[in-house]
Amino acid sequence: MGATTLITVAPTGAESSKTDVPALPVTLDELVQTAKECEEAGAAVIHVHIRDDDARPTLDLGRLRDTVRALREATGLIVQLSTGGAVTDPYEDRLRVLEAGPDACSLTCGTVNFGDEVFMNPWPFMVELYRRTQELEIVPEFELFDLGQVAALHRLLDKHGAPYGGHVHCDLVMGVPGGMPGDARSLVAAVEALPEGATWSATGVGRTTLPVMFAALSAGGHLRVGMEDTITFAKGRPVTGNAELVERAATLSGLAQRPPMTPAEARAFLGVKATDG
Ligand code: KMH
Ligand code: ZN
Repeated sequence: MGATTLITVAPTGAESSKTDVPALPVTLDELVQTAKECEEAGAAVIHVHIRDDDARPTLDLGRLRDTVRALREATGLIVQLSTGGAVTDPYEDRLRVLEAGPDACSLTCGTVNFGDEVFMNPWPFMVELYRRTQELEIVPEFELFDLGQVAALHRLLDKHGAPYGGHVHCDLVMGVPGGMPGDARSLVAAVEALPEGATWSATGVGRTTLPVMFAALSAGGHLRVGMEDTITFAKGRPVTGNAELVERAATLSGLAQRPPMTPAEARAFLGVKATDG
């Protein structure tokens, strides 16, 4: 295959409310609809947070299982469940997410200030989560919010070996107030510190979306986009749906001569298990 770009969509997140952002997909039907549109637009991975009947973030296991099943039935996307959840979610619930049987999951490599809150990922929790991904044959994506978390990733791999699938793929989450800034020089510093052979995506939160996307493409990286990370398409213009963010990423990837990777290519690239269906 020629050079291609892995596009991950993170359609919902845990931070925006449906009242403030009516286009946010919060029901299973809305999520599946968005997933289909984003696959059509060029996404290969979906990073999933779900909501309850009141549109509040939840890690309910039954709902997570239904979500994994529905996404697999309706799309070929790689289903990556969030183990970060919301900042208020207990560790046990975050560990239990893996029992929903996703292809992949997020694994954040350290605690970080997160706006006015704290996103807690102490070392023992990271280790427990990592070991469970190895046992359950789920591919982790290492979420890196700052440079110290890159060092923690090295420590995790040194002490506990390679991830399931054998390939290390990271996502630089930039521009979170409390984490690394969303700019080109921070991106280059983080990329240079990654483990040998690791691949990476980047996402810029809020107004850092575009600078991070351009920097990632110019540095040979992959992209994550979606309403988890930005709800504004351009100054003063709210995002109307996740698909337009994926379309923009796909267009820019094409211009960079690295068109979107298909889900099948992404499965091989990330070392994700083949599904039955
Ligand atoms: N919602 C944030 C507290 C993840 O999905 O793993 C954490 C987050 C990272 O979104
Ligand atoms: Zn997330």
